[in-house]
Amino acid sequence: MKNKSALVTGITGQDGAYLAKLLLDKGYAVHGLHARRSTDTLWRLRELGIANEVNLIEGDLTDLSSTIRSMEQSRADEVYNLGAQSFVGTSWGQPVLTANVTGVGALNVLEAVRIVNPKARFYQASTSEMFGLIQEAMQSETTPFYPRSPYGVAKLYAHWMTVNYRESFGLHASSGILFNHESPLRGIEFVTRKVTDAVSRIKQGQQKELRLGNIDAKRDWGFAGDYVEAMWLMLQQEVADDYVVATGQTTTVRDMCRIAFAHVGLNHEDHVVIDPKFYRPAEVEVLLGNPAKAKAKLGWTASTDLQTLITMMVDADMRRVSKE
Ligand code: NAP
Ligand code: G4F
Repeated sequence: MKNKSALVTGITGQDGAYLAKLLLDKGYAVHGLHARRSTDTLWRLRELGIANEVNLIEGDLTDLSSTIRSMEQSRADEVYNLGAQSFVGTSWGQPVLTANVTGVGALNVLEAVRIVNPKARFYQASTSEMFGLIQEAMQSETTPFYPRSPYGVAKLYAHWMTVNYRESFGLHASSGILFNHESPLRGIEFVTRKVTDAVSRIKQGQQKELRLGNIDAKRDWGFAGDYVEAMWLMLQQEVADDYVVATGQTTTVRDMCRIAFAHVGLNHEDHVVIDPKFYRPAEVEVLLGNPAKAKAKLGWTASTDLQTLITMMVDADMRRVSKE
């Protein structure tokens, strides 16, 4: 039997790298839509030792001919749309770019699937940011959405287009409504990695303070390595559907800092400085997911708690900083 083929947009990102590794380990031929940049973006694939095992197809999510060509070249049975302008903070400064990449980009991939191979299964990287100003204490697949950033609004458009293509054209199109997930491969602009990098630099005498915004915000943080498994499981189901993927625990940024600093014997209160520059025009104060459906239907549960996740990230950054 022929090996399955997968196309991953956003393959150079945190989730793209972990998902590519998971798919390669399962015997898939893995293709990635790769946006041209003037700097090196393959470091995550190299860290996982798979940079030479994936086939990169040059193209951009905002360009329909790119997504059609990547579908044709990859002959994909499964398509994972992970590409996005994914940093919430940037989305106020670049709302139109965010709408084009994160919103219309998903439509370009759906169109490519519909035109080239409507039998291919499609995964959309939806997000808990769509819940924004939360309408229920614990958010599930039936909780009403109320996005609070141009990023959240763009993701909601992509989410509903996924539902619409499923209902209009019968595509096997699923959305994973994933809550925050982190790892040593997380981008440095996101708060967990910003903290674990700073903790390592402070411990090794390269930095004195860490400037942060709203440390009372609460997030439901899990490990990206666990979450890509849920993406794959969604596309193995007979019927396409939408799923919340979360740990069911929420923690303040302040307590996450406490864990990170304590791991190297430091007190966060001696180093964290609040800087209004990092406050957002509209904040998502708290997110807490209910993963009951993913557990019941996919047999998926998060296997990494926050303490384990943050200490894993600090250890990785301590090694990186000491090698610099
Ligand atoms: P990430 O690390 O920021 O990766 C984003 C990827 O998108 C990168 O590979 C990036 O390529 C690519 N990309 C950006 N603009 C593009 C364009 N115009 N054309 C083609 N590719 C483009 O994000 P992540 O954390 O892995 O998240 C993966 C997906 O899940 C994203 O859609 C994100 O919005 C969503 N999500 C993430 C979380 C989370 O907590 N991590 C939670 C819910 C949903 P370059 O490397 O070249 O920039
Ligand atoms: O780490 P963050 O930037 O992640 P955020 O905004 O929750 O978004 C991430 O998770 C979403 C899923 O819910 C994804 F869809 C999205 O793509 C991304 O991966 O910020 C987390 C919290 C926020 O409340 C923010 O205001 O941390 C607060 N925070 C406080 N100080 C900070 C900082 N965030 C950042 N990035 N930098 C700070 O200095």
